[in-house]
Amino acid sequence: MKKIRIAKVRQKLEEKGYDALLIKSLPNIYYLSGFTSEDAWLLLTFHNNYLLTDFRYLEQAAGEAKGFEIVRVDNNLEEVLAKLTLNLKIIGIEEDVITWAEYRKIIKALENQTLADASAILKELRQVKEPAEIETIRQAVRITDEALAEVLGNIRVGHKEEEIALNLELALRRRGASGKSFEFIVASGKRSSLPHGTASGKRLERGELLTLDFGAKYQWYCSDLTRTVILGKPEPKQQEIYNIVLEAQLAALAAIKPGMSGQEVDAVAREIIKNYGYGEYFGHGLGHSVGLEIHESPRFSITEKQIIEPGMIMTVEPGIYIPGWGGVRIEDMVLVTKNGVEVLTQASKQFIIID
Ligand SMILES: [Mn+2]
Repeated sequence: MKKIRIAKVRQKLEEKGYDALLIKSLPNIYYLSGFTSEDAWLLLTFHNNYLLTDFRYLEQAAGEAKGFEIVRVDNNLEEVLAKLTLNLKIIGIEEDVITWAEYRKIIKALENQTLADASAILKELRQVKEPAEIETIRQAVRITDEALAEVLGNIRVGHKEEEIALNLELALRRRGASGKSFEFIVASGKRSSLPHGTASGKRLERGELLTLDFGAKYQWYCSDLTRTVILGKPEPKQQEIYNIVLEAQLAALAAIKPGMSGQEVDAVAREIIKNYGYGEYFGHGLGHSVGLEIHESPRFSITEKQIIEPGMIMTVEPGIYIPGWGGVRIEDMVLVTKNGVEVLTQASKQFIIID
């Protein structure tokens, strides 16, 4: 698999007229080499695959990164890079990943070369998932569904948001997750109007909406799931908002087809929410791609022109957030198929009442 991926990268380099690609993004390094660390660089030329890392990782790199020449770096990145790129002219780098300090080292080392941003290459390559990746993500989604069911069964009025976030993480880890795919959102009552309200010390009260948005890191892949539940009997307005978000979410799921652009998909849900008069309270995109990272491209958003293809894994997550009142979001993960989508998330979307 990695050989095929690397061959595809080289093909892109050739199309763009670049001589090499210097990679710093850890997910990209893992995707191309299998190497898992906190500190490494890949340098792909037309003839060599180099993995640059320091003493701590040498043995691990040799075991994980098959087909790569492991190059030791000891605070001499400039020297090593200069040597490896001696006869090369145009080098692609990842402008959205490297730091200013790293950039300064790179331009010093590559003073005779031209640098160009090449971050689109891996971004595009990773969009359509391979069968094995889809299988792993399926597992990540399955344990996320299970963790939700387990934790929902134990939530009571008086619990703190932070305790719920911790219980979600434990439930995921007990099922094989290595960690969280992002900082969990557990937002109750008025806080549920914060689309990204991470768990706080607030205690749950009767009558409140509670939004849970969380996911696993499982064998390096991410999952993402949101449900909004109600603590006790819903007020008419809570029920109304829930129904609108659900209607928008189901309509989007039914509409997605390969060949649509990200903005066309987004518009399906947005129109429904707008027609009910809540358009201004749905201020984020409808969804995003998920893979080794929690937010990948393409997106479902008002500006996304990219066409949706089979094999992409996306979230569909409309929401309505009313400041000072609260909010509702419902999120599933889907696999884009030839004719539409397969909804991977199995968790119920009935308005769950916790009493
Ligand atoms: Mn999401």
